[in-house]
Amino acid sequence: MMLKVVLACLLVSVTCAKDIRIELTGNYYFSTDIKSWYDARIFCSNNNLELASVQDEAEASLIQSLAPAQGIYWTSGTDLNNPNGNFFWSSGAAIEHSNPMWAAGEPNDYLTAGTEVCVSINTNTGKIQDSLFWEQYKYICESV
Ligand SMILES: [Ca+2]
Ligand SMILES: [Ca+2]
Repeated sequence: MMLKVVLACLLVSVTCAKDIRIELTGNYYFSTDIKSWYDARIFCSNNNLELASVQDEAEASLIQSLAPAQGIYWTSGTDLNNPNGNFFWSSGAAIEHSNPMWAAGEPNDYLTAGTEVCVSINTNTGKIQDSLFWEQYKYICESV
């Protein structure tokens, strides 16, 4: 499906204003700039990608190994539109609180202010955390 869309865009590129060309590393695009979670999500979408969903520790390790620079990157994880603390990847998979990918003590905001609604990954550790959505971080887009 994705391939068909890409091929269609190659053939009729004038009709595909959203098909901004960016270079993938494996299935991922690692940004060098920083954006809020919302703006990062829009950027990925405009490139026919999604913010990355990190399905397990193996994928977290893969992301760590592929990242051209280590640091904090936005992922697709969020509890927006869900009860506070019920985090999901855009793939639809739940991120249970028992998930070993959470950094120690994370997620740590859902019981109080509830403003850390988006999930970032620290590629130094491979661990995830809930973060303030307006923070400006690098971000990872994934082809889906
Ligand atoms: Ca993924
Ligand atoms: Ca947090």
